[in-house]
Amino acid sequence: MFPEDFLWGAATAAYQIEGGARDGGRGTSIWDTFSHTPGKTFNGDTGDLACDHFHRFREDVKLMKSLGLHAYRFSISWPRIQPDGTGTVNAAGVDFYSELMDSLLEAEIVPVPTLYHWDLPQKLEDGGGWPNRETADRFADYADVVFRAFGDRVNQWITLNEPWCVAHLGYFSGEHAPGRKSLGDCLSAGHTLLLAHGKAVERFRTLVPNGTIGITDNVAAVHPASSSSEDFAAASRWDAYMNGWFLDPIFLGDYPDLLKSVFGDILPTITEADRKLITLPTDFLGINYYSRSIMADDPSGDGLKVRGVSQPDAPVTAMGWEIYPDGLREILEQLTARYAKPALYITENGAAFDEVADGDGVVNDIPRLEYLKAHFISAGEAIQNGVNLKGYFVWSLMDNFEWAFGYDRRFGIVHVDYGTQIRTPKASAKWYAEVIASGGQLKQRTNERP
Ligand code: IFM
Repeated sequence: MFPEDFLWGAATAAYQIEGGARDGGRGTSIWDTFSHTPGKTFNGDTGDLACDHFHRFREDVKLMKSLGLHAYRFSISWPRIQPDGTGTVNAAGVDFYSELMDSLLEAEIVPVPTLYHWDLPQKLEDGGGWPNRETADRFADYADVVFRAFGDRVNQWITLNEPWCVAHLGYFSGEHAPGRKSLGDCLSAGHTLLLAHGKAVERFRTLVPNGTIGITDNVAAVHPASSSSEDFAAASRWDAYMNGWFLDPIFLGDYPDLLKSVFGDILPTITEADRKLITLPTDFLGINYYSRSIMADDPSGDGLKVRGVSQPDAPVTAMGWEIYPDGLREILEQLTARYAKPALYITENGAAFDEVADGDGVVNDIPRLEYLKAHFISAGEAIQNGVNLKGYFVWSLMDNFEWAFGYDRRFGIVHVDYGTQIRTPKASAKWYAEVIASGGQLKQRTNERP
């Protein structure tokens, strides 16, 4: 079902696992500020310690090796490299990632770094944050530093993780850092993120001429809540916002018409100069898929005038997200058709469940194993239907700081005891290791504890 050279991996992000928030000269990010603001995260949880990966990365690389991972997707913390987001480079931060990458290479695990997974240096937010176009230039300079430092060893790069979440959750709904609530800021942030991506790709081509680079976008299969034409139109508007807002400009050179008509002048215009940067060719597209969206028309609502609807009795994860594996094949096929068959990676897919470890930290997480298996099958079907899918990164390698949900939601295939920092592979990790070792064979599940 999967090609021989298929890349099987797992993913994490800097603020979610590193900890060491004040170690090694790291600066303050918007997530430090946000999580330390009362009421912003579950239980007041912060990423100060998280999984202490900053100090335990060698042990974590051994863990990855023991699972047989081919590749590891992680993110680089901008404020570890440039504490204020500009100028001075923090040598200790560069050393940390250098040692991490060397350990991975030594273990024959392909490092796949993401330049930005949500931890904007606070100083840049103080200067206007992502809605300020100049942040794209700061990002290009940061990317330049990183490519010069690591481009000799690392070939596969991702510019941004989930720009939709950065803009929508960070600047419109305010659920994520920096917690602003303005549609104008949100749409401007989106525009700057597109420019930042393009500028990073531009630097990359000069500095890492033999490398590959792409962006990671969160996407969903979007379905109408009923067969009414109003709900169909609502689903199209949401699809344009959810799936087209970033990918249409990158692959087709402009925002979707539906977004232009809904947002009017508040949506920035992509000028010819912007377009040249934003559409610079990339080598692959990373997608993060978790669930589908069922949308109904909502004439009394604002903006997009849509409302999400849940399917009664549908199975859901601890996030309340419907488990809908078919949507993965569907969206892979949709992107393949719309953007002329790009090379694709699933850069995140996984699930949080309410689960309890026994006294030895063992978690028999059959629901996660089943979730992954069903999604692997769906991805395999997409390949059979002609999708150019090249790899799959499970979210997440280990339990970690789930943003506004703090440590309450566990996505890991490896259990982390936050008191002792002991890592224990769950049943899903052991099963995943077998899948990788067998070249992608999906064995029947077992209810027995492995
Ligand atoms: O934990 C996040 C990750 O940082 C980005 N994608 C979704 C995951 C689960 O919510």
